[in-house]
Amino acid sequence: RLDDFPADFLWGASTSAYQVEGAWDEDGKSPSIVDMLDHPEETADFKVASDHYHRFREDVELFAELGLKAYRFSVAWTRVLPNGTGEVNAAGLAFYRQLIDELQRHGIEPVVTLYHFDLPYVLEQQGGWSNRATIDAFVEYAAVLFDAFGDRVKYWLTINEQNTMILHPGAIGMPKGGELPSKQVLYQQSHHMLVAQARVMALCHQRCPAGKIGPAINTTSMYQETCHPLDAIAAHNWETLRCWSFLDVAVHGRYNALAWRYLQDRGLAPQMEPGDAALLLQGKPDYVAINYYSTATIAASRGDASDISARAGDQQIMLGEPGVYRAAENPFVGKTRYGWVIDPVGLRLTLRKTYERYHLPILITENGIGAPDELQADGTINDDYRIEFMRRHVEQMQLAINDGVELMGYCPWAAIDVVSTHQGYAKRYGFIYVNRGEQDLKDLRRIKKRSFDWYQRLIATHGRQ
Ligand code: BGP
Repeated sequence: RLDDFPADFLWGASTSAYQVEGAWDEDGKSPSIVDMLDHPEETADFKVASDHYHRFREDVELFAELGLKAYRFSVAWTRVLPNGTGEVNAAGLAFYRQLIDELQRHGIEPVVTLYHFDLPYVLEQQGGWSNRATIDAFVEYAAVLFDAFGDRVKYWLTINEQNTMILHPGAIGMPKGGELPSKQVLYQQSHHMLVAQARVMALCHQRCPAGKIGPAINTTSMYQETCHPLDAIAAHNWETLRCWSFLDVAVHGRYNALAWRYLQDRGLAPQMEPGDAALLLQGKPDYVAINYYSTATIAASRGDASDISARAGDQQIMLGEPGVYRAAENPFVGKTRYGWVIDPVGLRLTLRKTYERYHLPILITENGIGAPDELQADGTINDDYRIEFMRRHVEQMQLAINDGVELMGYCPWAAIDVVSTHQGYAKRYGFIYVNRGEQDLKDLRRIKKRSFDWYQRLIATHGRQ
């Protein structure tokens, strides 16, 4: 018999501010970098999104009906500090206060991400994360939130998927003009984010003694294509560079030796100011959050351009690096229509590896499957494939708990349909359908999908399937 899910397990669901809220320029909010991205005309942008800003009470009612114990959302920095720093926008803070009130009234634990891809555009114009001043700005912004909500919010997350922003910046979107920063610039930005994160974790412990805070990295496992020892090295290289190098700094306060060597050998090592090493050691997480979608299979590099391949159906992500690794196919796993590998067992493996490495409780802050859900003539949305996807992942979570992993909760993506990073509403993730098209907003009505009923039962029976 398998161990039960812990009594206080956080059965939850996730969103992010810019993908769900809309109201992109209302009540004093300034634009963020995602508002300024180059957006394909035929795809929904973030201006109205799911209109959660105006409908959050109705949404929270539905989350309560779903039975959520936790709701993971992000705060839009640009609502709270429209200038990036300085004057606090009372209306922006009021929105999150009301959202938290509403959640807590329904017994739902808020899990707050400080920063989910949406840097204030004013800060970007001053160099964004390349500018060291953004470290201070982030700390200032976090302090505003800790002071405002620190007595009520227990779970905080620092930066969502720093590794995606650094390794695959195009996955967030393309800036107008189509120029992405060079690797050297990106690793310098990454260093600033790491310092900012450490300072914010330390600040959280100072200002919110009951608070818990952690990083949220897109974490996965790499399989080696064959038992050739060089395939094993390649898989290890990429897993380290893609996942552990970011989490190691967050947890241990120093760079991973292999990753640092990689950066140095390529002239990509960031400039550290005197005092940075001490700053990195300053803040420690209380838990590790992981976003898990899929695994990858890796082979030894051929050392030439043939190493590089675009991920099927996902032009914005290039995989492979000469001398480091090349991506290979895995015949033992399925794929979504967007080419994302479906691998529930990979979740168990990733949880084990993460736990063994850090010995910290783990919160799954994203996991899910995107698809073009359609509203049927009879008013239902049949997303049985989503139920199947999640059922298999939940099964593996329970096996991981049985393996000894300290798993705090599961917050799949997404609580409700949100704008996908690239495919608008053609690629949906929610338990709750939002009745809108790409340009045609229709009535934005909320409709429960079949997965809603399934997740509701799962939570009610505490994970018994
Ligand atoms: C994660 C992001 C989310 C979300 C999700 C699904 O990487 O943290 O913000 O967008 O991926 O991605 P997509 O919308 O591209 O399908």
